[in-house]
Amino acid sequence: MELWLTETYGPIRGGWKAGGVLYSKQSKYQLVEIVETERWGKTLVLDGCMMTTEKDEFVYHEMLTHPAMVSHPAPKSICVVGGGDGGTVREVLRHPGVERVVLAEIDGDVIDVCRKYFPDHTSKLDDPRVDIQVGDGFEYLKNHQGEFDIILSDSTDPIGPGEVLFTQEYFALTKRALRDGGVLVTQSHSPWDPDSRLRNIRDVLLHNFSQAHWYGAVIPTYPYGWWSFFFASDKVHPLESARIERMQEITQNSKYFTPAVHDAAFAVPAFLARELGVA
Ligand code: SPD
Repeated sequence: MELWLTETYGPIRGGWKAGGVLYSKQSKYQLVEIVETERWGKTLVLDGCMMTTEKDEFVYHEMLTHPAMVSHPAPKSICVVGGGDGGTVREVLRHPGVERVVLAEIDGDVIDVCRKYFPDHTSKLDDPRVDIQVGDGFEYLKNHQGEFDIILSDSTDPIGPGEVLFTQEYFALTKRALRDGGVLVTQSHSPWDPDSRLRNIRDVLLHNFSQAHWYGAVIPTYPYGWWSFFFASDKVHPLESARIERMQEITQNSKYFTPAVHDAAFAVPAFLARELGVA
């Protein structure tokens, strides 16, 4: 009998041929599963939603991380909110000037299970610059003001438990936790989502930051295959501030990110520009 991993996301459903469920446990927060798939290798599934896979994870993690890291003038202190699989921390530490990375992940079980099943994702979690804080990222930021050059919000989607990480209150906290001229990047959702919150996310970001730039990337294992992010800052502009030498340096070891990909990612298709109110 064939086994399929499926994810239902509003009015669509994706399916991936699977080899078996390697791990399944209800943590304090969510159902944590590791499923072996034929095309994408091992996948981390939280409450039925695919979070990361062995084979396409590089797109999401590189694109969440590098646009901000190559645009900020000197990123030294970084906070990753969520991201317990470790992929974002791994990408942050490709930048040699980084002195400190806080990983604020609410679910310690996610970190433990990923250490076992995703050794490449988690390869930098024991780096001495990494400070793992198992707890609510929202609460963590409340108690840490003016500490970070960049905050990367590597959350679940803006439905259910992850919803709080897309609110006005959360974005105000990120602003306070950043140093002057800092950058916040948050994952958002697919522009094809019929219940799009992209306009709302942009508006809320603009209550806190003078700029909020949408950008996109193609991620085959996320719903609709086309995913998106926002880059928010008062002083750093992703196209005007990006350093070509730093982009070229990262490109030596990247699988997706290049200087041309960086520029192209910020191009907003016409229908979306109208939806976001930037046309
Ligand atoms: N629809 C899935 C979006 C998941 C975004 N976060 C993934 C965490 C990977 N580090």
